[in-house]
Amino acid sequence: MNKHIKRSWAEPYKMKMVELLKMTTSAQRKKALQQAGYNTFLLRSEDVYIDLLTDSGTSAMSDRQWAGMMMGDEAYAGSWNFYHLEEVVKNIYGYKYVIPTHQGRGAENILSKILIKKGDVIPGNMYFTTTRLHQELAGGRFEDIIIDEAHDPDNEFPFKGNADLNKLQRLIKKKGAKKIPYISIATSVNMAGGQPISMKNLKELRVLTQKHGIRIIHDMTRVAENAYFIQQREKGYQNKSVKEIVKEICSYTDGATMSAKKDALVNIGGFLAVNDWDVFEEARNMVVVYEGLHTYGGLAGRDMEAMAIGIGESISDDHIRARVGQVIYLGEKMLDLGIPIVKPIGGHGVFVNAKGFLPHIPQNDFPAQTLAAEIYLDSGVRTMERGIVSAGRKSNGENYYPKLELVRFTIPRRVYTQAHMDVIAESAGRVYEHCEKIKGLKMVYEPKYLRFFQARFEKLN
Ligand code: P70
Repeated sequence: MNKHIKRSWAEPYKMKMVELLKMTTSAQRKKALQQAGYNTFLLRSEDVYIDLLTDSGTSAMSDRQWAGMMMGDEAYAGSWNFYHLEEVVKNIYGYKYVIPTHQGRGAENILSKILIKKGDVIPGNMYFTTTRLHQELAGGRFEDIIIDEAHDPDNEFPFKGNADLNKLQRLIKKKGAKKIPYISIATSVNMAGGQPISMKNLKELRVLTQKHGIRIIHDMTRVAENAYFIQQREKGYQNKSVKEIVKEICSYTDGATMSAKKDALVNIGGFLAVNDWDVFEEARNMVVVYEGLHTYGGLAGRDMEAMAIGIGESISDDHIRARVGQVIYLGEKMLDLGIPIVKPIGGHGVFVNAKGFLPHIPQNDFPAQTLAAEIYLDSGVRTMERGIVSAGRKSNGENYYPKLELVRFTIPRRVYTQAHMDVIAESAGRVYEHCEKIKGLKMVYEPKYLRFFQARFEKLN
């Protein structure tokens, strides 16, 4: 009989320190939300009960990482923690040269400035806000080449992060390979709902780009989560470790930008990694202008040490199974309650389809922004808008109208329990019960760059 009892995953760690949370009343939340202009980025974190704004810099470090923090070599130049980080990046990811940066966008800035010329086009498997902005600021234009399935929240294709080779081929034909300095490939596509790219697609991309002499730059922010999905879903990878799969993914690319605040389990840090000596040389020179000397890149020695240790922990099969397992647990709870979410469930969070949740609110009245505000009001759970506000405006001033209008319930790594997941799903379920009574928002303040961070809204009557 025992053979019918399933074997659940559980966390491969236990707690030895906890952070106490403040519980709030509905009246307190209403006031906090108004003060924040209905923008969850503008809430004070002490007014938040469960913080699902982001998985970025919010993970819990291990005792080993904290021990590493105590061994920070805070020399201005040549800290041994830098050499440790360099060795880990070379060994685990396989890239030849490494430049630390304060976080992901620091690496994006340097890379975009070096590789992009005015008038260039950068194809990518869906935009990411900071990545696209740095491409534009460097004089380039982003072009989406992700497969159409990625824009459909209900399509259950297992690799919705794949690039569409036909779209890429057409673009190369139209613009010429000389106008394409690199293609920007993210593993675990954030804006598509944490959807993976397959190894097969990456290999095909490698063949095509090599033919045209175009580089592939890898946004490897969530590479370990992508590797886990390859292990679970792609033929031929079931018996490979996440570590092996991560290395293989990197081998098909020429360089990478990394926000180590996600997969790599640190509160701050990132890097640029490249295989090309000439690009490295320029980047090593440029980093001193924007970040700091090339052996610290805006980080303390202790931060680089925590990152070096975190990278090692991030590619453990036991870790990643529990990490993604928790996200899937939450997603399945929401599906049981009938809540429209992006399928398949992603690696770093559950993405609720606000167009399906609030079908009576037009996109111009910000359904995802509205839903994020309502969830906070109900339970103190903070989520993030990933729809028309995040998409921003084109250079001619027109709004982008993204097909996906989502609210991201992002799960920090090693932070919350399964009971927290229950509370979150129940809150979404409660708001769903009275969804038809919810009204949209109007934007009353709009910053020029990355407006979602600081925009303010008022309730429509
Ligand atoms: C998030 C964070 C950061 C990120 C990313 C990918 C795939 C690069 C970066 C930049 C933080 C964030 C950033 C902009 C808007 C909202 C939130 N994503 N590539 O929460 O890295 O933040 O270290 O500069 O996901 O998804 P960094």
